Amino acid sequence: MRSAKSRAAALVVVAVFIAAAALPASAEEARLLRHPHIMGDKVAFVYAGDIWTVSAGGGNANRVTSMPEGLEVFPKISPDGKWIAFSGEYAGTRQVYVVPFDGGVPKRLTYYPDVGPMPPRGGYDYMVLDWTPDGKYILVRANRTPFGRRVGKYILIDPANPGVEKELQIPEGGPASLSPDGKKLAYNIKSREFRTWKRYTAGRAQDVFLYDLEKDTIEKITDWEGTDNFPLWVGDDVYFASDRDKNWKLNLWKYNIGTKQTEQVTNFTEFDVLYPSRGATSTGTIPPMGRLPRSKSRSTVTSRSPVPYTAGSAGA
Ligand SMILES: [Ca+2]
Repeated sequence: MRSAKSRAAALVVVAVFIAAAALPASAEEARLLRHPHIMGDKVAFVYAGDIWTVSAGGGNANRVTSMPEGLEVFPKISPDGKWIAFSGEYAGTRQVYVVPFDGGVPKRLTYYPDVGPMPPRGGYDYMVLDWTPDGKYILVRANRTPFGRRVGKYILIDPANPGVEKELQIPEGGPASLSPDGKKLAYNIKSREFRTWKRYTAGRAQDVFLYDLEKDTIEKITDWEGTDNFPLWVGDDVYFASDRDKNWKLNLWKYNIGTKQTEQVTNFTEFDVLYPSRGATSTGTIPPMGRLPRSKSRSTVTSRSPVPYTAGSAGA
């Protein structure tokens, strides 16, 4: 089995391929990759406003979306690896779509109007966060609160029934991730991930909370004065990005549900970890200059095993 280091090297090779296709020949590699998601051996990411896919082991990258309208963002691969849910702007409004991983015609899943264009610090409406562990629903943050265009609530979308939504009871939130049994949510109450403020410790510094969707209880699991965001629930651990190390750089940390202990996972010293994502067996991060390393595999995570779809249950 290849080491994490060699996998990262392979993905840099992928970046070189993209550079050849999209950038001047003098460019060494494509950077500025955004919103990576890994599911098993499949990776989806955003480059130049489109969604691309590639094998986690490297190889050619394929552009999945080619519509001229707007930006496609937040690709999330279904647990069975067959579909990519994402946020697109095809109909004069941002909505959630699903497209086959290998390419095809996107299928629209939401119809409630978005909030319209926002400045970069306002982020995006319809932020696709995750699929439920059983692969039946897509977790999305939609900006539908009565008290702010940049504040969102969580909805579950059924890809087999476009327009049908289930709203979670949590009043507002930012990045979030469901527990393996789907009964709890690790989330940020505050959303500040589109702001570029570094070493920030004032009122919009984020913390990670666990919300029990059955008992309506909440537990705070971080107490660092700075940023703790992008929680990712993997097995008995909740990974998150935090700038709590001595360099004040956002790195991946993980909190163990059982021991309540927190430990550092990545040690980047130059650039922040932004938009980390959870896969079936690993946690992918987007990191230094848009390369795509991934942290160590977790073969013990069985509750995230792929759930087979029947034909036509999503997309197509
Ligand atoms: Ca904090």
